[in-house]
Amino acid sequence: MEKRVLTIQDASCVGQCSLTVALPIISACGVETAVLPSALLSTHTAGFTGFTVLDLTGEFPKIIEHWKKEKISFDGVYTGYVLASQIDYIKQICDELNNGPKIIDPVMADHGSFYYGFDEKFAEKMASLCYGADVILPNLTEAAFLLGEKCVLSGYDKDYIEGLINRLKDKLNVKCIVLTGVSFDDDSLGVCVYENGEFNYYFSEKIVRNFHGTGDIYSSAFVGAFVLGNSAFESAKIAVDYTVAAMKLTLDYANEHSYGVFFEKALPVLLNKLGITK
Ligand code: PXL
Repeated sequence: MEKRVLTIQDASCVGQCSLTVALPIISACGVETAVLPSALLSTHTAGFTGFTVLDLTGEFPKIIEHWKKEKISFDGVYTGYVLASQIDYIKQICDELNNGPKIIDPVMADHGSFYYGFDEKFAEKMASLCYGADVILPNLTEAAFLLGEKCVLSGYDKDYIEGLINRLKDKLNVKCIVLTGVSFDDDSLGVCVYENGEFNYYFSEKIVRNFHGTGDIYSSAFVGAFVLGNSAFESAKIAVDYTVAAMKLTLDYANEHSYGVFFEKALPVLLNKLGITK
């Protein structure tokens, strides 16, 4: 049966992140992608100044009512950058309109700090959205902030990573955790996936330049692969390989491109990994 996934995150008009990434990537996987935009921004908030923001929370109850009236439901819900005022509506959507996995990327922070507009109080609200999810995809910073802990970004070992995941699992009652941004040395970067009681790691080469939007690219590719029936670990590996290919292509095409990654040019890599094209 064909699948229809709902993704809830902002539309940053320019920025190669959130909806402008999720919609093309999940659609390219052959999965119908419905959208609920959380906000409309002129650009994303990292590296631009003077951006405009329109909060779309007021539309949420009207849209939910209409979907209920039309008996519209989804085979999965995937959320990214959302506002605190929307979390109760999103829980309602997950409870009443979703027949598939609840996949939460707790977008709020990276590299040890919150993004513009987010704080510890938001992290608590986000933890309540993560509660009972099928999959959450935090980076190391978000994982610590979901637990109300100080984040550790270097010098950690497997015990720290697996302890962090165990504490998340216990607090949030989630089935599967994909922890991104894990690195035990100077040359490799990857993920630790907790699924069915097991921890599995997958690494790729570390690309030294810091790109914006790679978390959204990663999560979108993960969702496409997962909804198509791959395991969380298999989906996580495919998403690592695709994201790294996109970063490399960006360096090859335009080393100075600063606000995002040319994920568009790497889509054939994703389709190939999924076995959609040879
Ligand atoms: O990539 C995460 C993200 C999504 N949307 C907006 C952002 C950010 C990160 O800064 O600013 C608007």
